[in-house]
Amino acid sequence: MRNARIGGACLIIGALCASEPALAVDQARLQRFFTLMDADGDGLVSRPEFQAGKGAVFLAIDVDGSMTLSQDEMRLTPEGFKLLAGDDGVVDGEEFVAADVASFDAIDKNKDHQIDLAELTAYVAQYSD
Ligand SMILES: [Ca+2]
Ligand SMILES: [Ca+2]
Ligand SMILES: [Ca+2]
Repeated sequence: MRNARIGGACLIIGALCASEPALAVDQARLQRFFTLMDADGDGLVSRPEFQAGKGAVFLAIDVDGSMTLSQDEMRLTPEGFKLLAGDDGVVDGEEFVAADVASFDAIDKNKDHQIDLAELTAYVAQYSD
């Protein structure tokens, strides 16, 4: 009898868990960055939009206005963050713009010279904890 009741509770918890997003990526946050970069609002980020948008994304990530990004702000894995940040343990604007993590070609999986939200999400998911 006891087991049956526990089983019922697990089912309810399971249903709650299933309503959580499958990806660890914060979709709302990504959508916000994507919108920041998509200057003409066509739902795709072109190479010039991407280059111009990096600064805006940097500022958007830098929640505390320190002009550097911490691991907490970037929500990267420790390994992914260390690659970006280098020895000083923070990512400055120059590092962010130069970084592979913000490379247009790496994100543009289907090589149509446009980044869509799905491509950005898939790319960020590799680095998110
Ligand atoms: Ca666009
Ligand atoms: Ca650094
Ligand atoms: Ca593409």
